[in-house]
Amino acid sequence: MTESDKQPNKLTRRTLLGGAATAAVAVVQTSLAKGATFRQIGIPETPDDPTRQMGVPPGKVGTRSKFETLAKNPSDISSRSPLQDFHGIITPSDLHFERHHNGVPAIDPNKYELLIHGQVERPTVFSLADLKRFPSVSRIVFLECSGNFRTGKETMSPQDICGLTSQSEWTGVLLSTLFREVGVNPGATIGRASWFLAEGGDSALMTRSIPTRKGWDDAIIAYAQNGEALRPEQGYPVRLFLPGWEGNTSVKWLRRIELGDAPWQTREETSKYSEVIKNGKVRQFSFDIDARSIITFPAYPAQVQKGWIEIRGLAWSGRGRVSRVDVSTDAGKSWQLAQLQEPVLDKAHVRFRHLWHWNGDATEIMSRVTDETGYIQPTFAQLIEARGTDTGGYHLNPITVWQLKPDGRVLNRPENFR
Ligand SMILES: Nc1nc2c(c(=O)[nH]1)N[C@H]1C(S)=C(S)[C@@H](COP(=O)(O)O)O[C@H]1N2
Ligand SMILES: [Mo]
Repeated sequence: MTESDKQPNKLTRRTLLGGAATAAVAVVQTSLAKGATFRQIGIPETPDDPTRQMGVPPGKVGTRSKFETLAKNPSDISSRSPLQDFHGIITPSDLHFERHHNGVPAIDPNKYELLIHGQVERPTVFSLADLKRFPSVSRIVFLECSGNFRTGKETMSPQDICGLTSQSEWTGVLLSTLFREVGVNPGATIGRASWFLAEGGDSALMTRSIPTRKGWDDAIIAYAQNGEALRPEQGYPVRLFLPGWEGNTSVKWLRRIELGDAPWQTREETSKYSEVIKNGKVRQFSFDIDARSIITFPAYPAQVQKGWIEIRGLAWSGRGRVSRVDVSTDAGKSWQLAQLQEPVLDKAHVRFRHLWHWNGDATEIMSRVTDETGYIQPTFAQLIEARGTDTGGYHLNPITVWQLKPDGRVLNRPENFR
């Protein structure tokens, strides 16, 4: 007995070939509507010859091919995007990285409220519908956690090394629009309304102090991602989105903004998200994400053959546009300019490519980005030198070095490029 014979809504290949196609579609649709999977209604998932069997009808939502196994790799507190499996510059929404300080809350959008108060003329509560009535903006921009760096062993993929970055098209209302609505004194960089507090509605009640100038500049109160409502993991129904700034400041499940004249010194900006620099000092607010690039192919766990290889990767900067990416295929002795795929957007992941002929000898390959401010991605050694410590921390964006072995294996170089 085959798997399909055991199923109640039996639909065999013979039925379909026997001219009962219309009836068959009806059976399939009814069964699917009742929640059956294709396997349960008896269609072999992968026939030997797909031209000899009617395909499945359209569905309410699309599916990913069962042959595509790309996935995030969750721990208790975060999950990382499989950068090595992506093409182009958009992260599929269900593969956007996640970082939660106390899990994903369930929020009823009909009860959702955003309070803006403090040093404003007109303290106001906005519903989700209120927010959607304002003029909207959409912007393709990356998000990156400032804790986005791991190394230590050879068998690490781009996802393992720096998968806490993703890119979506975000839609919402500019925070500056809401500032005008509630009457925030424009242009204050010190004193009244020069800072605001953003508070999340999760059980971590995550809060960050943000200079108000970022609100006037390009902050978005986002309610959509890649054309649909935010995913719960990304802050449904509303998050703050600060283009180019460390991910932690883009407060999810945003419920309150308070204008004030000084930072609030919250946990997330004192004991966390600050980093040691030279001479035992600690830098408290490091908002900008420094420019970074990584070769995502060839990269662990891929195995390659000698001959032509299109080296591919991602590059980005929180300070503006990527102006160039250089690639080295001889362990850093020489560098070649990589091609950048248009569009090269502001504060966005950019795809780079470099065609290379590998003769099969052991070597090391790496990429190095320069952004429009002239900032050049550092080596690991340069970062350690600048910080005066190698104890890790936040905002680590070193050049990632891949070792190519003669048998085609590609391995992380744990000590990175010195
Ligand atoms: N309310 C709230 N906002 C939050 C967090 C959180 O735990 N709670 N995590 C922050 C951190 S550390 C990061 S890196 C980003 C992650 O956003 P994502 O999960 O959509 O990728 O959200 C930030 N906003
Ligand atoms: Mo983060």
